Amino acid sequence: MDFLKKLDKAILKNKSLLCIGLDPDQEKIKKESLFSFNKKIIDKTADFVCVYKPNIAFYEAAGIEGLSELKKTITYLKKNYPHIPIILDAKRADIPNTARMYAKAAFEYWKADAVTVYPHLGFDSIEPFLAYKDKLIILLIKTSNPDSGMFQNLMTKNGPYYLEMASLISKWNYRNFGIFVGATYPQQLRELRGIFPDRIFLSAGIGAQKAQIKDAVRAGVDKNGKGIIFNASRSIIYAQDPKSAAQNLRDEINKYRGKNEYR
Ligand code: OMP
Repeated sequence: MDFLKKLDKAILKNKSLLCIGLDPDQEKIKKESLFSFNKKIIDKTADFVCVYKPNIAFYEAAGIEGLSELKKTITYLKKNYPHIPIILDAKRADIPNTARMYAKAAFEYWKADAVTVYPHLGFDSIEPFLAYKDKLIILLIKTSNPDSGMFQNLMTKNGPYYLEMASLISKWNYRNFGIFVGATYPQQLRELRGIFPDRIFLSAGIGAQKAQIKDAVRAGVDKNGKGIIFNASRSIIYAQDPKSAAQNLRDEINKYRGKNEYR
């Protein structure tokens, strides 16, 4: 099914804008397999999320075995929770011929519903992803990390680089791209929502990176109190009680969504 339709249904069903990042760190989970750890998290939290987002780095770090754990995780989600879309957080960026292979891997091998990519190489590097019309291509415009401004905020003659990039991207005539903005930068989130009033946003930084939920939600939602997915990984997957942590975070986000028909 089309990502946007699937996401809308999942948001409605679970009354949730919460995405849980399946980022299991082998050192933290000791001898347990990545899949077995993920399965427990998924089974405890599936009623409170609208998306799951495995970050491929946590699987690649464990080599071929790690990748096989990612495959098992995706297969498990597709079989048991087919209504919940999966974002593969792969943060790709390369020349068109190589981007084609990254897109093929994300959608045809991993069978993700959406993927994260950096738009810095320009339109031709994103086009091979956009060709998968029922998938969402999430373009990282402003990242959540403390040094995110080091290059992204460099001034061009029209303003900071991330903003200039956003305004050029806003002219792309494709319905299947979304925008990433870090929740740690609510002002930029609001600014970019102004440029992309109707796009799906992905945001990360609440939880372990200490973004203020209230500020981020108010800045990021669209006019219907949705249109954005808030990811949390460590604060949920390593919580003593992941189920309550997910439910509480979902409810906390909902408190600030404003006018919407979904609560
Ligand atoms: P926690 O900080 O543990 O909640 O994890 C955040 C997740 O979101 C990780 O998988 C990050 O790689 C990802 N993320 C960011 O934290 N900052 C960004 O700017 C972009 C992402 C992302 O693309 O999801």
